[in-house]
Amino acid sequence: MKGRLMGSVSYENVDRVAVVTVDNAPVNALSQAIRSGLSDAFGRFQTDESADIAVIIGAGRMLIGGADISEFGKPPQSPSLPDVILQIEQSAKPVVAAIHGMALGGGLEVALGAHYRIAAPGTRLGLPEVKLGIMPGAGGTQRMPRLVGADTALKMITSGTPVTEAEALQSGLIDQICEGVDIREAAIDYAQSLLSDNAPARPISGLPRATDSEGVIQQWRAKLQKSSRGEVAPLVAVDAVEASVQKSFAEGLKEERRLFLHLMDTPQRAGLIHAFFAERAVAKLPEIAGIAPRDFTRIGVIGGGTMGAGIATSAVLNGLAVTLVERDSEAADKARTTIASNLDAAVKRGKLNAERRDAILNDALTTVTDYDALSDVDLAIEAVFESMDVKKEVFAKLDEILPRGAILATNTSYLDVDEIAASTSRPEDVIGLHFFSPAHIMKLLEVVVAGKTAPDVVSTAFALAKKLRKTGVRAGVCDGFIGNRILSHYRTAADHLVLDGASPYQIDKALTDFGFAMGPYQVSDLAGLDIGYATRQRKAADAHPRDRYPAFADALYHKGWLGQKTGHGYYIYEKGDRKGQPDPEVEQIIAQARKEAGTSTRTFTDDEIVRRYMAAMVNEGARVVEAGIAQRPLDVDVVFLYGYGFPRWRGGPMKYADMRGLDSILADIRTFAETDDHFWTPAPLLEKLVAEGRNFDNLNKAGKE
Ligand code: T1G
Ligand code: NAD
Repeated sequence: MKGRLMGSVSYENVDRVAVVTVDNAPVNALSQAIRSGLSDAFGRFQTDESADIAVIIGAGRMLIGGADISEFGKPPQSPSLPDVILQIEQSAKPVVAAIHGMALGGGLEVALGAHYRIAAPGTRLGLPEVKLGIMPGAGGTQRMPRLVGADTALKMITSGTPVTEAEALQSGLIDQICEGVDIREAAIDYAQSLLSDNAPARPISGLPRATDSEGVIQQWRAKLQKSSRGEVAPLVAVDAVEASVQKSFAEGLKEERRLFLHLMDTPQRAGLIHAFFAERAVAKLPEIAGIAPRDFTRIGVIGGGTMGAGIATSAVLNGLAVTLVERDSEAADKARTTIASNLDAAVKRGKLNAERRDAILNDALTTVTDYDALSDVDLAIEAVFESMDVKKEVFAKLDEILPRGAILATNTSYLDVDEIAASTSRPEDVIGLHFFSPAHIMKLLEVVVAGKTAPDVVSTAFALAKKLRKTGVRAGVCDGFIGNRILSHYRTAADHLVLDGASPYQIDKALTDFGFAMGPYQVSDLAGLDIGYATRQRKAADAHPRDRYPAFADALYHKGWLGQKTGHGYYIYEKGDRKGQPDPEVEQIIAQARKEAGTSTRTFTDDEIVRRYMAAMVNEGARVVEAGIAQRPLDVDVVFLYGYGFPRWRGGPMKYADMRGLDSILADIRTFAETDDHFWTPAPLLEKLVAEGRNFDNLNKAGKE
């Protein structure tokens, strides 16, 4: 935040209306300067005999985006936000909140401190604090239930999801929606009409406690206990709302403060705030600072299988025109059908209307078999079979047909992007764009920068990620880039655990209890055991004699148990069941593989399973950073949060390592090395950081300020 103005609050009298404007671009966060400015403005309003009503409004895009997150973890500076809001609420003269753009967190709490609320069309109102590991801490948990009832309040507070102005009007959260778009004018008119009606100051703290709380609090608590997967803030927020229906306003406010300060101190808060800033930092790369992206409106997609159809869906859904090339007309038709059904699903979810879907299918999507149709595309993304020969053949055609200045991208998972680039006459225009499956849903895009890729091509890749509403993370060229390279390492650690005596079911359970969306064997079943088999085949030639081989996985593959798609993998899937049941036959196959490998088995605690899995992930993460494949540890974190189901509240694997202590991770690796010093060799970067008493966050910050 260094160098940034911390904002100001202005006071202007317009025909007996005091207009108090919060100005702190980009989101009018409630920094210390804003809190103190608001306090001064309301002090002045009380003694200003020429003003009978006040309007609080935000300059620029929104009312207020919340407390200033960059102040978290630092010593609090007065005035506190709860005090400022109390001061506003206690005004004897009425106060109106004029809400446009967004009123989030502390911003909505400021609006709740006002006596009347008017919002512009297109506004979002929410209490997103749980997404940062905290809860509303400036009266939101006490005023919201009094205003809209316990159920609606709990829904907003525990989900963190904002509501529209129409929903807010319906629940009673706001009093009016303004007709035009000029919120300032509308709010002044509204204030004046309140004055002519002699409308009084109307503090929410004076309203009776919510009357719909009977049973509702318990229902929410029970629901969240099931769904929270280790996340603490939503449940603590329920306690705060409970206080609002059991205690006086003043006592409730005290309880809210106590719970809020407790959450501020948790590692989950630290993990989630790290995630917030990390996902914004990934696009800030010195190599593209100030470099304009190339224009792109027409995209080519080559191959319309699992990935190509998903990539094309994402592009057309986000306003790009797509020409998709397949091998034959049957495959082209199949791709069109897949995309149409993806769009139908979007219509069902309310993300798209039927006319728009039809317009996309008629006008924005072209499916062909002739590469000549790519002669006017700005950017082509190849998603054909994972074979260097096939890719080179496709890139030769793209090189021949695409206009000069167009970008040639590959969605390869593992192949060498430098080699693909070198096979063309324009390596500077070649880049890897590694999407994740399903490509129209998953938010991660690894931007794989090859040796000769031009900076404006990198810049365009990040612009494309933004256009597709995805998070782009820069990766360098290596086998598997950031995510799959690290995955392959910790996946091996999991297979070693199985060989040494743990069951895949215990491993999956230990890791989902840790917070992962799925365990490694559930992931295998979802992706298909043929994928892992192909990877093992591909890597067989480079295997080291001391590598341990998961023969049980090959055995399942040879039985045709490929996972969910065949109804049987590590788990058995009844028709329509995606969860799967453990299979004793799989355990027998594993026992046989252990016997053949001559391994002696033992039991593992869930804690040791997690420690081994995480140590492998962090160790390889450190190597990836050291090799410059990831620019910073935070890039690794974002890849895992967005592409691999890593629990967001732990901040990512590298943040997790920092919070546990790098010395503790290194000590684990050294202990595991006592029985296997081939797999468990500490990454030199990890050893160096421990020796220097530094951590990954120090590397994130290096070069800044
Ligand atoms: N504090 C400080 N900086 C913030 C900020 C905040 N609340 N919100 C955004 N920024 C920075 C952000 O880091 C980025 O900086 C720039 O503003 C633009 O943001 C007492 C405790 C409002 C929906 O959780 O969700 O109130 O990268 O790129 O896409 O109960 O920002 O340019 O240097 O995200 O247009 C509750 C967090 C706080 C909202 C706008 N509020 N912000 O999205 O822009 S807790 C939130 C957002 C609280 C009280 C409590 C989004 C946005 P830089 P951006 P955007
Ligand atoms: P897929 O087999 O589902 O689809 C490949 C498609 O390419 C097929 O429809 C095929 O007909 C078509 N094709 C083959 N040669 C062609 C050619 N010369 N011209 C036009 N079309 C051709 O494979 P997929 O899973 O979609 O994978 C495609 C690429 O994406 C691979 O490089 C893969 O490694 C990568 N990838 C896959 C995933 C995943 O989870 N499946 C994730 C990320 C990246």
